[in-house]
Parts: sequence; C-alpha cells; structure tokens
Amino acid sequence: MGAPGVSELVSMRTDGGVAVITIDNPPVNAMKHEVRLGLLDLVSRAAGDPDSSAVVLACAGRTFVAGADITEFGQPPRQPTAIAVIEAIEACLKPVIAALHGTPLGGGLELALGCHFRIAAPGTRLGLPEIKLGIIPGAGGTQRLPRLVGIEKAMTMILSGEPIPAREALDAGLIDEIVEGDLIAGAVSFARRVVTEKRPLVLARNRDERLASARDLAAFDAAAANYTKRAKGQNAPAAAVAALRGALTLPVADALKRERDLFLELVAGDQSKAQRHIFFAEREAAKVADIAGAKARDIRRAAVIGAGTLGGGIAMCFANAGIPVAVVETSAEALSRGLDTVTRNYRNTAARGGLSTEEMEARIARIAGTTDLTAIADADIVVEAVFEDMGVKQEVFGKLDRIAKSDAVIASNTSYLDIDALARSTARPQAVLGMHFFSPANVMRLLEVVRGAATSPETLATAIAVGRKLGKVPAIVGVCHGFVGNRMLRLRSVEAERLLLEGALPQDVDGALTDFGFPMGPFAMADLAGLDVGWRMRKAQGLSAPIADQLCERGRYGQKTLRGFYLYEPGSRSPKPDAEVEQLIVDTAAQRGIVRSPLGKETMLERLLFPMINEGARILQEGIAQRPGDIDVIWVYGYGFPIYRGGPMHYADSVGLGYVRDQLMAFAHSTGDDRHRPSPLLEELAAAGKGFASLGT
Ligand code: T1G
Repeated sequence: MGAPGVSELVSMRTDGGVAVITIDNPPVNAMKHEVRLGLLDLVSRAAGDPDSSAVVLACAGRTFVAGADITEFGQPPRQPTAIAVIEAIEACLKPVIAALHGTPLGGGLELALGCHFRIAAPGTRLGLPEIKLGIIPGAGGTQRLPRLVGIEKAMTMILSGEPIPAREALDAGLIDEIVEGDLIAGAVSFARRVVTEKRPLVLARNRDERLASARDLAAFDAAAANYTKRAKGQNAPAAAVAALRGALTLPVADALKRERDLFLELVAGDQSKAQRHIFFAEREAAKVADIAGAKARDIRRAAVIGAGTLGGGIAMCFANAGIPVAVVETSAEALSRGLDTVTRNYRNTAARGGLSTEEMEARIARIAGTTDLTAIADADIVVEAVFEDMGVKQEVFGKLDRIAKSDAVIASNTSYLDIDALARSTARPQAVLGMHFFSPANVMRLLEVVRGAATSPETLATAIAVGRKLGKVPAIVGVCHGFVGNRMLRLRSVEAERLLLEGALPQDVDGALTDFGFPMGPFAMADLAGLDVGWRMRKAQGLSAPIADQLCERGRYGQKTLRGFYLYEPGSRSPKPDAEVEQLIVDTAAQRGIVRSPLGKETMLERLLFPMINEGARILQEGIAQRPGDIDVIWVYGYGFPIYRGGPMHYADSVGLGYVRDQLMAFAHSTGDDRHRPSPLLEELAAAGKGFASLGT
C-alpha cells in the first residue's frame, strides 16, 4: 500500500517515478476529516518530491471516494476542507490522475474533477447525488463538471442526482480513458504517457470552451424550469440551478463562492437534515439485530401466484433483476390479461427510452406464464399475490406447501392480513413471511417485510436480500392488521372523512396535504386505487366511512367509473370537484347534526398527520416497528410522505412532541375519538421533552 502520512487512512508509494496516493477508509472511502488531512499532506509531499514526475490518486476497497462523510454534516467544520484539498491538487505542477472505480460520487467526483486527468475501470458509475440529500455539490462540482461535459449534461446529472456509467462519462468528456484489468497499473502507465508526451495540464476549472456555446440563458432557464417545477417545496433544485447559472454568467472564482454559500445554507437547513435522516434510516430499516448471523439463501428462480396489477408488477421486479419467474393464474384469460399488461408496461418504458429493445425482450423472456401450479416446484421463492381474502389465501398456501421445494421461501403480498394465520395453513411456518409490495410494484421502492412469529432468521435474511436485489428499500415489520403503513393510513382516512363532515371539501383536504408536499391527497388517492377496494375491506371488518360508502352505493368507484370523490373526463386523471359530492357531504352532516364551518389548512394538516403519528408511537411501543426511522422510511417510500420533511416521526420531532400531544388531546375532546388520546410512548417522550429520535434512528 505505501507509507502513511499524517493519517493512517491515506498512504503513498512510488511506482516507476509515479507517486501513487491511496485512500483506504472502508466501507466507501468517505472523505472524512482524517482523509482530507492525509490527502493534503501527501499531495503536497508528492508535488515537491523530485523522484516522481506524476501523481495517481486511487482508493482501496470497493469504491473510489463516494463523497464527503455525511455523518460530519451539521458538526463544526474542520480544516482542511475538501476545497482546500482540491486546490492543492490544482496547484500541483505535475500531472495528477484520478484512478476511478466503483461509485465516485459527490465530493469524490469533485476531487477527481480537481485532477488533470480521470481514468476509470469498466463498471464505474460517476455522479453528483447531493440533491438527494437536500444539498448541492459544495466543492466545485457545479463549476468544473459543466466545463467538461457541457451545461446540459451537468444540469441533468446534478438535478437528477443519478450517476452515469463509465462509457457515457467517456463519451461526455468526463473521463479520459476506460482501463481494463489492473486499474492502478493502467493509471501509472497513463501518467507516464502524459509525462513523455508533455501533454498540457489544463484544469477543468479553466476549460471554458464547452460553456462558450451555451451562454443562451433563456434556453438554460427553460431547461431548468423543467426540473424545478417537478420539485415543488424543495429548496435544493432551485439552488443547484442558481449555482449552475453562475457557470454561464460569473467568473469561475465568483461562481465557486456562490456555490459554496448556497451549499452552506442548504446543509444547515431542515430539508437536508430530513433527507440525511432518511439516508441513514433507509440503511438501518433492513437491519434486524437478532438475525445478524443468518445466511440468506441464493435465489435463482422465482414464482408469483396471481397476474393481477400487483402480481404482474412483482414479476417484473424479478425479471428486471435478472431472475427467471413463473407467473401462475387460475385461467388462461386472466393470465393473458396480466401478461399483456406487463408487456405493455415494458413497451411504454422502451418507447420512452428507458430500456433498449434487447433488454426489454430479455426481461419479457424471463417471465413464464402458466395455469399449472406445479410450475412453482423449482422456485427458490414464491410470492402469493391473489385476491385479498383470508380464505382464498389460506387455500393457496396449503397448495404451495405441498408443491414448493423444501427450502423455498413462501411469501404473501397481503397488505393487511394475518401472516401467522397464513403460516399456520402450512407445515413449514418457519419458511413463511409477508413481502408487501406497493402499487405499481415495478416502480414503488418500498417493501414491507412482515416477520411472522415462526419466520426463521434465514427466511427473513433471504427476503431482505431479495428485496435489495430487486432494488427495493426493505423495512422489517411485525404482524398486526395493516402492518405499519396501512395501519397508520387508516387513522388518516378516518380523519379525512371527518373533516368533510365538519366543513371541508375533498379538494380542501387534498390541498392541505399536497401543499405540505405529498404528491396526492387522500381522496384523489382513493379515487386512483378504486373506492370499491376499501369498501369491500370496511364491510368485511364491519367498519364504515360515511361519505365513501354512499359514493360506492351510487356506483362511484373513482377513476375507473369516471366518478368518485371527484369527476374525471374520459382518458384524463385530473380530478374535478363535483357539486353532487358536495351536496352529499352537506346532507350527511345535516343528518348527523353536524354544523359545518370553514377549516384552516394548518388545522386540517394536523388533523390528518398527528393521529397517524400517534398510531406510529403505538406501533413502536408494540414492537411492530423497530425504530422510528423505519416508520419514516415506510411513509417516504410507500406513501409519498415528502422526503424533505423526513417522514412522520421525524416531522413530529421537528414540530415538538409536546405540541403534538396537546393537539391530540384537543382532537380527542372535539371528536370524542379515544384513539386520539396521546399514546403512552408519546406522552412519556413529550413529558421528558424528548423526541422520537431519542429512541435511535
Ligand atoms: N458518508 C458516510 N457514510 C456513508 C456514506 C457517506 N457519504 N456513503 C455510505 N455510507 C455508509 C452507509 O451508511 C453504510 O453504513 C455503509 O456506508 C455502506 O453504504 C462536498 C457535500 C456509495 C452507492 O450521497 O449512495 O459529497 O449501514 O449500505 O448499497 O459536494 O452508500 O453499513 O453502517 O449504502 O453498496 C455525496 C452516498 C455525499 C453517496 C454504496 N455522496 N452513498 O451503496 O452501501 S455529499 C453520496 C451511497 C457530498 C460534496 C458533498 C451509497 C453507495 P452502514 P450502503 P451500497
């Protein structure tokens, strides 16, 4: 590896006249303080070392620097900063080559952008994902990147936060070469060629030629507006646009200063704190202390029972991850209907350029439809996605138990029902658990993994690993009706109906949540999902929703009948208020002796969110969820809770549990609904002046 400098995490050796500086800070070589110290020390030494004519900057382990150390954010800044390290590299009169592999992201890519040349191993993915943390690149990325790849490419990379593959980076001018085989050896020989060919050392920050042709600010603003309009409520996208605009309008030093000021403002803000909370909570949510040593089984083949909306989407997840999957239906008609939808989805994605024709055909070919249940016999995992009825599911589980191979994992995609009861309808309850996908399953990132009383650690570990392989965010929950997400959603739905009777209209209630940052409110969402689904559920449980029930009795099931809480034009999904619904609400309130009066947005928001937060506290107390962060991840990735607010439990902490408690007391009093009484855990934390965060992420 070489001799360490002031930091054990960074070392240097010489290879045939080339100084090779290596960072080794597992797991992702985050550029924490000690790394920056070591880098500054060794770059300065290499710059002055008469025995070396060039410098290679590389990393040990699975990736080049994947960014600044996010755990350092919010702490007092410690010198040197990443900017100081990059300036030291830029001041070096010898060629400095960055040798990239894995995922050079954020500050890691900015470090490489400070080097004279960048080479990469095949499979490297390069990006500036800061926007996903509610910030912008803060070490020169908004100035150096557009000077290499052009303003449009830079805008796409910075505003989407998505990485690009090495080939695309080479074509865009971001890297100079892709090196097969030994990366360091390739970098050293590249460095020698630079020296022998006396190639000019042009810093990215001085390469204005790519910007010269892009100084059409009107075009820039129009392109930027396309991004920012989709980022309602978020601060970082507009800041990224302002920083990028500086590349077209300001001298580079001033533009770098503006970038830094914008970065410092955002990193200290609530939105970034919330998104950083979700970054770490997402990684914690898949961890279960008591199965630490359990080995996940290899999943080579899968099977899905049911080709309905969810079944088809789940099959696509497996096919997208390269896993052959059998889809079993009860009839040929139902099967072809389901597979036609799958094919149509793939064709639409390919038509939008989201998939090559080859890859589309490869994925479709991995999905084998059948009406023969024995086709699941060689599957390593079977996911049941049939009609949401306990009797039907238990019958299916009995059959799966008899056919599936002995070490298969048998999962149910139920969104409410008792996993333990399903497990008991087999002779292998240890192999049974819930894998609750969210519709559309091939799009939604959340996977609620429901651990049954008998589920074995291996079964659970396997489901978590499968979830990750399918690109999902697994969150482990216990068994109760509706698990975590739907159980909390029930409280919000009840309150939403109450607000209608008390004085609001569907568009008012939905507006309160969309203004808060949700993509859709409860009534528009109910119309999208189909009011009849909830109606059937309520009838089965002896529950009622005064307005929704009456709408269903009138055959108003939402978008699919062009009438629900709203009216819809044929072929349109945009909801229009309906006077008939308003009259129904007014009449129902009158029948119940409820005097309707105007409700404020803030009041409606608190009435919709606080009861579900309270239920979240009960869920924690019962151990159905392990951590408050798990609940936040579930709501952000499964129910559209705005990520820049950090999820319901994080949001509650930002409001203050004392206030939430007091408001709940008031709601309990005004509605007479005891469920609004503050749960013991919330009471306890509020009384202690603490937040949910005090329970750990
Ligand atoms: N800082 C601190 N810890 C990090 C980290 C980071 N940047 N990245 C990952 N970790 C931890 C993570 O919490 C987990 O910990 C472990 O590493 C493995 O991660 C100046 C200011 C690199 C693609 O946003 O996207 O630079 O759970 O489970 O699935 O402009 O991690 O094991 O205890 O995710 O293989 C910009 C963030 C920062 C990249 C690897 N960089 N990381 O994914 O492993 S802002 C990022 C990732 C910045 C500059 C600004 C992914 C990964 P634990 P993992 P993975």
